[in-house]
Amino acid sequence: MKAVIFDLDGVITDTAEYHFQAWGSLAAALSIPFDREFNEQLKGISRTESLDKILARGNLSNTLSEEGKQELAIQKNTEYQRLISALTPSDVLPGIQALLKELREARVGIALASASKNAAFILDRLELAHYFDSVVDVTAIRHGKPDPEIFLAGAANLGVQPADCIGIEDAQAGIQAIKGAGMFAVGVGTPSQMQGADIVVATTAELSLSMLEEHFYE
Ligand code: B16
Ligand code: MG
Repeated sequence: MKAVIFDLDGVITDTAEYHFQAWGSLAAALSIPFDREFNEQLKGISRTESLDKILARGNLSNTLSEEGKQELAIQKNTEYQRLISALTPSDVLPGIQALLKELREARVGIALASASKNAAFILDRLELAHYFDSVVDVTAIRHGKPDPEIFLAGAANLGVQPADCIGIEDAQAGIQAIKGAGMFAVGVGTPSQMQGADIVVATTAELSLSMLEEHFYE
């Protein structure tokens, strides 16, 4: 095991709540029904794909121009950025900081494979940026999760083979992306939400270097 490639939202911090609130405000303004169950479908997918799903739910897909859609995506992101500007290191999920420290000490490569264009800002707010050898530039990725491209880019940036990497994800689209990349997949959540994962943990508190190694080599 030469590298661990992390998802951000749902693995390092719980920004899903802020995505939920920001999309919820937009949906309310457009009179589109929006709830937590529907929000689950937006985890791991891009801002534009999320907006398309929300508009389709309100039967508004064909009533808006590309400019109109872009304007809505900007509105959502402005509200999201307002919410995440309050993030602090106390918002790092349990066990993650300790795991990053262990990985660094063991000289295991660390990369971030997040679909979020706000990822670098969030790592800074959480004071975790210094642990990462690479943050994949999502603007250079042509195919989002479940396509493996973002995880393959993470491995390439670190100069390691995909088979020597572990990917950690909290979304079904992310698990598919990790497995498609030929990596060992760790899911955070319930087994039914993490189909195809090699191992599933209920919370990030269960993660450590020794447990990852144990499962990777078993
Ligand atoms: P942004 P991840 C993803 O983060 C979120 O899960 C998803 O809900 C969001 O739409 C996407 O980032 C894009 O985020 O609007 O900030 O560019 O799970 O891949 O870390
Ligand atoms: Mg995620």
